[in-house]
Amino acid sequence: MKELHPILTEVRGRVGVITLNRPGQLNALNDALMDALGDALLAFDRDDAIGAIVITGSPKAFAAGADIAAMADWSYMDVYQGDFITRNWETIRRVRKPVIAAVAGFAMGGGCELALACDLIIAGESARFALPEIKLAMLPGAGGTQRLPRAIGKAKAMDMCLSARMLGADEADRYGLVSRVVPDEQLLEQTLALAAKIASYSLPALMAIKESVNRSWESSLTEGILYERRELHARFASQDAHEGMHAFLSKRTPVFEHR
Ligand code: CO8
Repeated sequence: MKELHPILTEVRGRVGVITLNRPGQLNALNDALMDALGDALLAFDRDDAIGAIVITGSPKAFAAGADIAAMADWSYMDVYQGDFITRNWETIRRVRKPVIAAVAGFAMGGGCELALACDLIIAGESARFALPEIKLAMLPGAGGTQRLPRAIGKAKAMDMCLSARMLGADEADRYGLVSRVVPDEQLLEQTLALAAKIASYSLPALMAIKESVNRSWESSLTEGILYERRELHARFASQDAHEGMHAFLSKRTPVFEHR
């Protein structure tokens, strides 16, 4: 059977949309998909016409995890020499524009970790999140053991990692794993509206906010506050910030130079 292209890309206004496209495998993440995803993310990140990026899947699955069929017979040397995980997953961290995951259906294992690597998660009511690697005698190895506790706290994260417990959309919302839950049929529309709104703001300011919030995961409060202050001071070197403040005072819509 002919392999489908593992991702689809399109541009909607100032939003770059990436759709995972391995429906027969519930968008299981293999190297071809992750390479294509990395290339698409970096291409949108470089494109001045794009202000925000959306990653989505199908109504049944955002992604059901790493491709178990591909991995089942790999040896330690295969993954070590092939730079499994690092090669593909570090790319996501290089993206400086806001990235939103629009999740319907299963987000499991690496699929849940991919959503966690995005800046925001919008969930359809059917979204299901789990890190079931323990059932395979594996572990969530694409950031799951690190990002999940930071996102929802150790107690809930341990439960999910050790017992493979699956969270529904409402529970994920309550625990702070997702930003919003919307009806499935409005998932893409509402995510695109949010992405378009974000993309209408000044891009350097968005990038500074993303970097500052991410810094809060990785540094002490004092270091994070200092970093944030530097970013704030840098805003005063930006024409967009002056435009934003003067537009407010003149009661008009700002026209940002860098969008
Ligand atoms: N890998 C490969 N194929 C898969 C995967 C997967 N992760 N998930 C589903 N499929 C395939 C099934 O084999 C099946 O194929 P076929 O029709 O040829 O038999 C097809 O997709 C449909 O799946 P199901 O028939 O199982 O559909 P159900 O609706 O009955 O069940 C589930 C859906 C519950 C999602 C079920 O498919 C399931 O449990 N999938 C596996 C989930 C899982 O264990 N994920 C973790 C994988 S390990 C991992 O992610 C490691 C992360 C660290 C590295 C990340 C790097 C990318």
